[in-house]
Amino acid sequence: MTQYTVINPATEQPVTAITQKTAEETDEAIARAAVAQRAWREVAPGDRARLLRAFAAEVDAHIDELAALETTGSGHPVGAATWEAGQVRDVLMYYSAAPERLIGKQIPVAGGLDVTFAEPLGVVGLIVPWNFPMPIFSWGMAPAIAAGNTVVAKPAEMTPLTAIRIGELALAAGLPENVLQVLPGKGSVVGQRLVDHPLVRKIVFTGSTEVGQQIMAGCARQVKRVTLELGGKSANIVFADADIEKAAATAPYAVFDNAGQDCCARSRILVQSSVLEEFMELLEPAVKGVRVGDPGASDTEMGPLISAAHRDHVASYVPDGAPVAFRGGSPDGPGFWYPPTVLAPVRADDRAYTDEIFGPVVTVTPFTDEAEAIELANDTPYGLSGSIWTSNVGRAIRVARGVETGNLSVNSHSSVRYWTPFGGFKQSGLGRELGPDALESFTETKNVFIATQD
Ligand code: TAP
Repeated sequence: MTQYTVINPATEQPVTAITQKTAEETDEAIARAAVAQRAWREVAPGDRARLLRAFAAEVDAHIDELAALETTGSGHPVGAATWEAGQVRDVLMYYSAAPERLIGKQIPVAGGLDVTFAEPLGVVGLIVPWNFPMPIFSWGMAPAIAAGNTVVAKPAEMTPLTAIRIGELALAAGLPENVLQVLPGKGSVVGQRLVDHPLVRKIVFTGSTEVGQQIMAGCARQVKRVTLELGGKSANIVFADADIEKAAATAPYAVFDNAGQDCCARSRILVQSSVLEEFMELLEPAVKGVRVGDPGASDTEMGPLISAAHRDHVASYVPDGAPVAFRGGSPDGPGFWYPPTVLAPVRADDRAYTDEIFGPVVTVTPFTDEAEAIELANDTPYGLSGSIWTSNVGRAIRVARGVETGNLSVNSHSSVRYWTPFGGFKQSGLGRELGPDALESFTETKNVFIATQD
């Protein structure tokens, strides 16, 4: 029996020890999920909807508890963690409307009737990263269950606590046993088994591009369905005609949210040369004003990094002699702290410019015109997110169409809305999550012809 000790990233103190599931236990859970799915798909759509609403209500009644768990187990500021728990409730509510709307088509044919059905896939394996343990868990889990599948979920090894608790809340809400199972454990054991097991019909994976490539190759062996939500290196493009004050004031929150451990982090700020100086003057107080500290305090905006190893990785992008323009503060003493850091100027071949750092480090690069801005934004294997700041509507639309990325915001740094589609271009992923069409990727279309002629 292997145990994993969850560490509080803000104090470096152990929180609790979690027993890791083995490959054999994963097989058993998958077998139970397959049996449960046969009954779950037969539950009347209205009853599936009611159970999902009850699940949402159960989460709602435990928002503070879930937020406190995420603060202790993952170091998320409590304000952010409360919002994240609320998102689980909202995603469940949104998809609770779906079971009654799994509508097929009636297609005109000669000599009969042709109808389509949206059939559930079976068992869905959900593999979740450590950076947003609650929202990302809900994005795959809620639509999968709503569509009549059962789910076996593997949280990240470092951050299993909230997913385990949400699994308990599902049972308390009345969801039948084994419709949702949460299996803490290693990616190489539990995650790999989900990929390899023939009864798992789809993998929803969120994580690094490197592991995503392995997952895709593994799924290919069984032609298993897969959704991949992978890395990013998104641009925050600021044109000279923008509201520069607002662009600079919000830029830190576009990249330092969750201490930069955010796939949508706008970690490359591109600024039109004519306003670069003004932008940097405004950015400095905004960066220094980010409140970094005790995640348990309600006014904290940025907490620690997830682990000592990850902090070393982030720090490697800021070696001695790096072009640090300015930095924010961070606490001394225990905790995996790293200060918000702005690098400028940075060469386009510097690894701080090309790699997904996944920490509070941002680069600033000037551009001269619209064409160069688009070229720089696209000069990356990733394409997940991004922002465009301009007062020219035509430019906003031209640049939005030109940037090869899945989720853009204009004059805003917001990224994910659960009621709109979310996912990446290029090596940032495959498929889309969320939004009104999400159930299409958790069902197969079945076409049935019924002859009406004697
Ligand atoms: P990964 O190291 O890729 O891990 C993600 C998950 O995969 C973890 O649960 C991990 O388990 C598991 N895993 C590892 N190896 C596996 C294998 N061989 N087979 C099956 N599962 C395996 O990513 P991470 O470091 O947790 O997360 C950071 C990355 O996720 C960043 O690149 C970030 O951009 C990306 N991300 C993307 C998005 C979207 S929506 N595009 C959102 C959040 C994060 P262990 O915990 O045991 O390693």
